[in-house]
Amino acid sequence: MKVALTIGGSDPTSGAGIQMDLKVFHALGVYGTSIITSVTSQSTLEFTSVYPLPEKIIVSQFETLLKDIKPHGAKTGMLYSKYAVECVAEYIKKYKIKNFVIDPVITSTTGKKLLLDEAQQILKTELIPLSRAVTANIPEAEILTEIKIKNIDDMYEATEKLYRMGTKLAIVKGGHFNEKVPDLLFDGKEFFMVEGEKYSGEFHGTGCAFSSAFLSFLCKEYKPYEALKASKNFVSELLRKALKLGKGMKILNFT
Ligand code: PXL
Repeated sequence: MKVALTIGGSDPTSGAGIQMDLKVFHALGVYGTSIITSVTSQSTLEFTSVYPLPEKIIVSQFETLLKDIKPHGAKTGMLYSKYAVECVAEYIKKYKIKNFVIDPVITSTTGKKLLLDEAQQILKTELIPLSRAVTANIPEAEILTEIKIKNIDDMYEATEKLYRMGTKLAIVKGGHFNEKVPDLLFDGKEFFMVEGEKYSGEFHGTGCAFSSAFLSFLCKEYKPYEALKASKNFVSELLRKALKLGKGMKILNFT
């Protein structure tokens, strides 16, 4: 069985963060392990606090887990601190994890900071060059590439610039962008685009679900474009069945 590791924050709603990632791995037949970087307090209505775990606790999780179970791939979500980013870089290198996917989580849907400013630069310079893929949404791609994305040409330019930052597969997801929600992939040679259906409403955890699905398909040795299409279809299905469990944002649903 393939094993995928998620490194990120806890979300009590289970709609995003490591809880969501583990559900996606399970649904796609991959065994999920997890390392927690921070504990958040949130509901579908509000995001009230972030507690970053101390560095030694993050290191201890890596040390203990990876000595025993080496994953076929890993992904990051909410890292929050600079030391969490540095720690991930160290262990990805130490264990030579090739299928390493970065979901560059910077702010929550509700606007809460999920990556400190001081951690952003090191994510760009130290972590992105170690990655097989970066899966950025439009606001994240704008921050990372410093390109304002107003049209499809800007999206191409930003995807290529993201690739030049050192990843092997740059993905910019157009969910925040236009009606056809185009997702764009650049592998250094070719661009691939997949379009999808736009679902109305405010959703929680779409980025987490997409990046976990993409990692699962890479672990299962799908070609990048096939993994992109499969991930897009998988997330569309979760969106189609989304539930209004609380009073706020809808939560993606697997059943
Ligand atoms: O969707 C990004 C994300 C990742 N991880 C955690 C989150 C969120 C968004 O709210 O809370 C823990």
